[in-house]
Amino acid sequence: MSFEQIKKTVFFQIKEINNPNELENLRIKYLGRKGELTLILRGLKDLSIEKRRQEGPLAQRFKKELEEAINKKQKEISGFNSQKKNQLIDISRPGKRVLSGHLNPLTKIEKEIRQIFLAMNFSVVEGQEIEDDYHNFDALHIPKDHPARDAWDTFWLKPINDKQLKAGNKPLLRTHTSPMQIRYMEKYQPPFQIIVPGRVFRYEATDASHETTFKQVEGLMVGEDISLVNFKFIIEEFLKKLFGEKIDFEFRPSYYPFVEPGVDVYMKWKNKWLEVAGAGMVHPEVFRAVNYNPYKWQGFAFGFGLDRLAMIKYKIPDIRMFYGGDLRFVKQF
Ligand code: FA5
Repeated sequence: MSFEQIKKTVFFQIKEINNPNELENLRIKYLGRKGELTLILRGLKDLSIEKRRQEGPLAQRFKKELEEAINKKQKEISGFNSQKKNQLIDISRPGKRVLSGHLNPLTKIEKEIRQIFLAMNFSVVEGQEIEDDYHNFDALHIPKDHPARDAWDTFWLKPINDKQLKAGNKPLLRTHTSPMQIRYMEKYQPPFQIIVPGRVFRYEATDASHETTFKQVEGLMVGEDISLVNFKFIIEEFLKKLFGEKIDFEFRPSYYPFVEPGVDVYMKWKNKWLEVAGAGMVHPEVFRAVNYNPYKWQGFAFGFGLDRLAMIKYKIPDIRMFYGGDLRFVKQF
């Protein structure tokens, strides 16, 4: 087709078009890489200088006009479509359901536990997940050769500097939240009462009630006349607030090197007794490690397994469900 012929037909064609695909086809037909107008423009270089001078500017102007006409039409078409869309909205139809996210039950119960203790005048503090041998074990009266260390199968990390290596103070993933007892007492003086929620790690086989990564909530109350009676009161209040007045729990004697006496808290899960916390009165050696006078200060400490509390509260049959990533599970909460 010649330049003149194109000029005659193309504007008429644009006028007739009313959908974006047709318009795009027309653009390609004339202005695409092998488009008819493109080829004519490319052919200008073969004309004599005179003809080129004459036709060149005309062709360029025409190209510009064509582009403008196409752009204009494009705007018209999209305007036409959105207008059409607006007309199609039926305001009497029920709206689409907005999908909202869900909190993992562990997050939910942790929030609730924080609120319960805050209401009992406890402060909430957080600690570090990467700990060292000293805070996780030694200062808690668990020396290197003590058999009690076996209770906490440990993920050891590589020492990060020579000082750590020489001091034998190896880094590790904390096996419990108890090292925060030491870190807090190193920094602050009694009286105080704190809880420490956080993730802990153990190198052990998993089953329905054991995970390698789980959460604990440590508690520590230190003052001048704190006794086991205060401990029992706080624990009972806490459990009643979390589970309601009618709860099934019991205290049993236990052993942890950093408490004396030691206590375990048990609750019913799947009709069996399950240990939910270790606890006891803070051992005088622990107070000595942080330069507290053990004749002046007494205190109690506890470490609840948060996952296990959630398993009981929400009747979850297997701890591994928390971390399985199955949305059908999370959506129930
Ligand atoms: C301790 O970790 C002590 N630090 C608790 C403590 C704190 C004692 C303060 C005295 C004073 P234990 O290893 O028993 O103790 O763990 C405490 C709780 O964490 C258990 O009662 C249980 O609820 C939970 N727990 C322990 N191991 C696992 C595991 N593998 N998976 C899930 N929960 C666990």
